[in-house]
Amino acid sequence: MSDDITSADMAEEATAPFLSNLDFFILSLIAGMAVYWLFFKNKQKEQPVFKKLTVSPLNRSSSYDPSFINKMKNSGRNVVVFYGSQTGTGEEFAGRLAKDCAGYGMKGMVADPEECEMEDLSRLSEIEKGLAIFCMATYGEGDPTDNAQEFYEWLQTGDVELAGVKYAVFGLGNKTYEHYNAMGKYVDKRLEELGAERVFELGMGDDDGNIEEDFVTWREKFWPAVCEQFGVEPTGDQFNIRQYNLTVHDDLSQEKVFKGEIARLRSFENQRPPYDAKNPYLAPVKVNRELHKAGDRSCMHIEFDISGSKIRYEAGDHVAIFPKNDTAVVEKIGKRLGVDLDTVITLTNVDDEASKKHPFPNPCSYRTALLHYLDITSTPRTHIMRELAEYARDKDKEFLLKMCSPTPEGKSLYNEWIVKSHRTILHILEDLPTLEPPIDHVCELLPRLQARYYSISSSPKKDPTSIHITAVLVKYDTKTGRTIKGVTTNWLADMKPGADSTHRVPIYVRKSQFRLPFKSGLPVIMIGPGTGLAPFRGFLQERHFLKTEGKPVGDTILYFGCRKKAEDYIYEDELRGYVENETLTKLHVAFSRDQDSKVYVQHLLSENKEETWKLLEAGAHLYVCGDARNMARDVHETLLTILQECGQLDSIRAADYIKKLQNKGRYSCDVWS
Ligand SMILES: Cc1cc2nc3c(=O)[nH]c(=O)nc-3n(C[C@H](O)[C@H](O)[C@H](O)COP(=O)(O)OP(=O)(O)OC[C@H]3O[C@@H](n4cnc5c(N)ncnc54)[C@H](O)[C@@H]3O)c2cc1C
Ligand SMILES: NC(=O)c1ccc[n+]([C@@H]2O[C@H](COP(=O)([O-])OP(=O)(O)OC[C@H]3O[C@@H](n4cnc5c(N)ncnc54)[C@H](OP(=O)(O)O)[C@@H]3O)[C@@H](O)[C@H]2O)c1
Ligand SMILES: Cc1cc2nc3c(=O)[nH]c(=O)nc-3n(C[C@H](O)[C@H](O)[C@H](O)COP(=O)(O)O)c2cc1C
Ligand SMILES: *[C@@H]1O[C@H](CO)[C@@H](O)[C@H](O)[C@H]1NC(C)=O
Ligand SMILES: *[C@@H]1O[C@H](CO)[C@@H](O)[C@H](O)[C@H]1NC(C)=O
Ligand SMILES: *[C@@H]1O[C@H](CO)[C@@H](O)[C@H](O)[C@H]1NC(C)=O
Ligand SMILES: *[C@@H]1O[C@H](CO)[C@@H](O)[C@H](O)[C@H]1NC(C)=O
Ligand SMILES: CC(=O)N[C@H]1CO[C@H](CO)[C@@H](O)[C@@H]1O
Repeated sequence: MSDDITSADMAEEATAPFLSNLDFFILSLIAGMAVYWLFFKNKQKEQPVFKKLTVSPLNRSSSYDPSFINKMKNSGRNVVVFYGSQTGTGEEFAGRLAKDCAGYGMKGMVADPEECEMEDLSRLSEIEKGLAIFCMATYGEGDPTDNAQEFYEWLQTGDVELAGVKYAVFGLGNKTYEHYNAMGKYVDKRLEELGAERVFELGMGDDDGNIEEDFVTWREKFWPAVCEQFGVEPTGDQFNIRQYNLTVHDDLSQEKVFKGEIARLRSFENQRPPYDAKNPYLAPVKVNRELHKAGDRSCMHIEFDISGSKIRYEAGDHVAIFPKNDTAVVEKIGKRLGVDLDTVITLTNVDDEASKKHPFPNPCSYRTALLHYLDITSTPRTHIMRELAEYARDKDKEFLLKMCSPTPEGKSLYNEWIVKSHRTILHILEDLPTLEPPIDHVCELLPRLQARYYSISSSPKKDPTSIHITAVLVKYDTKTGRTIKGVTTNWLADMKPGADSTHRVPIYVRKSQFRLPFKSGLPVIMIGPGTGLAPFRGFLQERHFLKTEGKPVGDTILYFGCRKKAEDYIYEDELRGYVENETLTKLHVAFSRDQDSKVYVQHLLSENKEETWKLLEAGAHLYVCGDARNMARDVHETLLTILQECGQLDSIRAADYIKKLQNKGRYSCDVWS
């Protein structure tokens, strides 16, 4: 059974004790966990899903020249590797390809399309053995990353002539998304249409499988193809070319040392709007409370104070949070590598022409680098393992080399020992005693620590001075008997309300397309189990506000799901309150583990199929939020079935109906995993 409440019921039952009349679905279950995210199905074309971030211009050196061709000519390079990357994987692959060049007597450089005059691509043929490689990730509904947005627009409109330009594309994507690798495919196809010459077939990486393996496999075949077409040969020397050189500072004034700032030195002491990805706001925590009533999981309701920050947001937006790593883990790494973590260093790119002078804000101490800038808790990719192998001896070295070899044995060893066992850099150091890498090389190799996104669970209409989030604590045990603590959620868990500056969180708001209908009189159907409820709490606050303003507000229907009524029914009182004051027309709650068989939101949706169909025909907007891997897909399937059953549509027409809803912005998803 389920909690199925309508405001009409509430009126009838006004005198009866509320709970007695409720039915519960009862069931049992085990949850898989994975994490993922979102594609906004309804995309209004004028605003790309990934709003271009207002990133302050880099402090460009006097030699700055947006013509990458001039740069290549001046520094004797023939290969340029562009990346379209949001979270760094594409950028990392680009760096590795550029590094590879040295092994074939070529000279490569990495370039950010956002910082280049891409029109210059047509001049690549002026360079002897000139080659352009593109590592392009896909986001949203087959959209480019922020930094590839302009390039993408240019490709679409450009009537450029690219004859004689040689290129290859590696796409980065995730099969769980509908528009799998759309950017990679588009760039590959479009460059050919513009007359460029493909030197090797499109590669596609699937983050849902093993993107590292996809990349390595592609690269292994890519280079021989380059050798053949460019008449070059492997030179054999390539290993361990350091990209950055180390400077140790003995007596640098503390004023000049970064302490966790994302871009501008002392930006945390000296905060200045506007706040964005390069300049986050240090938000005080106003509230941090537990939402689960019982059980061994934890879900936090956190409120950030943004009064005085000039930050604006809308219900449905995301807030990005820059986390800090676990101090205990950092200390352990320092101890294991035998270094003084207070040492202040600078890592400088040995390539003067590189757009990235430092791998992270420098100068800073090793401690700051490990706490704020480097991802020390994910599983290192094989190229890191390959470079680390040089610092191991005997059996450990053999083991590492084997793991990085492109053989089936190597791949499966990597998969077992690293991926499936979730071994982080610290675990690898602990388990391989002869491994003694210099810490500065480790710092060079590790990827950057990324901001995490959270669906904002409040509306500025209710309170413009605070941003709420609803976050589940990530904590799990691995095969090696270790406990993994999610970086951001465990850091947030310790945040106490108050003015203390150690309890402030660097945040910025990222606009989304997840919006209530402009006409408030239209009905809305919201489907959000678990933390998927987050943005709908904001929507409810918004609809409630509009109602009190006397605006017409259409039917508002919510499908929520959780494991057990007595444990993880988050915001229960608020939701009941909204039913009582008729902000919520209907509330359907699926308790998956309160009975023997699973009851999920889509089952309740199915039970109410006639109503759902009627509302859709009446112009309802439909929203899905939460787990991308299973839930969003299952809900999608259920919708198709409902359309077929109630709308008498065949499967093709039903799919078409959904496409139309998406195109009109009436079916939006905010999903992750
Ligand atoms: C657009 C968007 C909106 C989001 N909104 C929300 C929201 O409203 N609320 C919310 O709670 N989260 C939300 N997330 C997820 C959130 O961004 C973080 O990913 C999540 O909180 C974990 O961050 P962390 O730093 O604590 O964990 P991390 O240190 O990043 O660790 C998470 C890693 O652990 C792995 N993992 C997790 N559980 C297990 C397990 N049981 N076994 C093995 N591996 C596991 C995951 O694969 C993942 O790689 C959203 C994500 C996106 C992209
Ligand atoms: N990797 C995965 O497969 C996976 C799945 C869910 C959530 N997650 C992640 O785990 C974290 C915690 O999530 P959460 O607290 O929001 O969710 P949660 O509490 O784990 O789940 C909320 C409800 O959704 C149910 N559910 C599970 N599979 C479903 C499906 N296919 N369709 C509809 N409902 C389904 C759950 O039931 P039961 O648990 O009883 O089945 C539970 O009742 C989040 O980061 C989330 O993204 C990962
Ligand atoms: C929010 C989000 C949306 C995504 N959308 C798509 C998509 O539509 N199609 C796809 O193939 N991959 C999609 N992906 C997967 C990414 O392209 C993939 O993880 C890639 O490796 C990211 O590369 P980057 O780290 O260089 O940004 C998405 C990932 C996220 C987090
Ligand atoms: C930019 O660089 C110049 C010279 O290196 C320096 O004097 C100036 O302070 C820098 N500006 C910013 C905003 O960092
Ligand atoms: C790709 O999808 C899988 C499964 O949904 C998920 O575990 C993985 O984290 C995703 N990768 C990224 C970078 O989002
Ligand atoms: C580091 O590299 C830069 C750029 O090549 C160079 O100018 C500098 O002298 C190098 N520093 C050291 C200590 O080698
Ligand atoms: C309606 O219910 C919500 C949620 O419980 C509550 O915040 C709000 O104050 C209520 N409004 C009125 C007018 O009772
Ligand atoms: C994510 C995490 O575990 N963060 C830790 C950071 O360091 C402080 C101080 O040691 C710990 O209390 C946190 O748990």
